[in-house]
Amino acid sequence: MNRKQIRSLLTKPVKTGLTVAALALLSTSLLQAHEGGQHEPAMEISSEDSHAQHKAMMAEMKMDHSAHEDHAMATEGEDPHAHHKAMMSNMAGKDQVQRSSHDYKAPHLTMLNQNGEPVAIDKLLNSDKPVLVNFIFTTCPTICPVLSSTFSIVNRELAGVENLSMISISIDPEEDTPEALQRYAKKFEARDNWSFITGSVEDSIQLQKAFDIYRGSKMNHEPVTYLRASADKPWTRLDGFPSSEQLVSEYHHMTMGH
Ligand SMILES: [Cu+2]
Repeated sequence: MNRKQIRSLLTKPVKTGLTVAALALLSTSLLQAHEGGQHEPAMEISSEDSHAQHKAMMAEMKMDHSAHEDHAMATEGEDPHAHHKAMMSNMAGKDQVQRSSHDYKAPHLTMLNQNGEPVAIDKLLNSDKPVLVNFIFTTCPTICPVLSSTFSIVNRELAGVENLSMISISIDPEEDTPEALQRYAKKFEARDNWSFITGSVEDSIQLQKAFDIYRGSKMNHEPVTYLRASADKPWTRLDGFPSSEQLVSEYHHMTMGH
């Protein structure tokens, strides 16, 4: 499978019958493999390696994946997507997304976007227009590629709406320089209305705490998406892996009557 085929898979989720999240994970791992596998997991785990836990997770996922593959081949005959459908039911689905409402207050911090420009994060978040927010880091092999692929599809599907602002905030600002974020933005074909934010470690932590997503380490991070129609509304928090369809419909729902 070449890069073009992978990309066309990613853009036609409905035809394949896979969910976006499962497909995104597949596509991202295929893309990474295709790009030379620089994120290959090391099987050897040292306690000094800050990425050890993630690598272990990744290795475990690979093992699960091959187990599914065997199972699919044995029981589902010719359906090459059977194992991904099984994976999908574990990883995605509206019923597993938890929705809640919160009154988060963004702190006043000057951070940086992917172009290296200073950004007043409270101004960006307290927009009078709809915003869609997540917290990611670019070297994450598991959760973040799924969230970012979903955002990428939403970013494309809502390209016609002018007022939406999408914001991905790095929880690993030491690694995620503006340059790293710019490469990441390109990889996910981000349009101009999708900002990637980094800054000092302290500021990133303060921001994560303000949105109740700080878990002490990037290794413990959880998949969360935030959205609201405007600064005078509470935040909607989605815990889990919402599909791009769900996010698009959340967007339309929250902007009704505006
Ligand atoms: Cu992640």
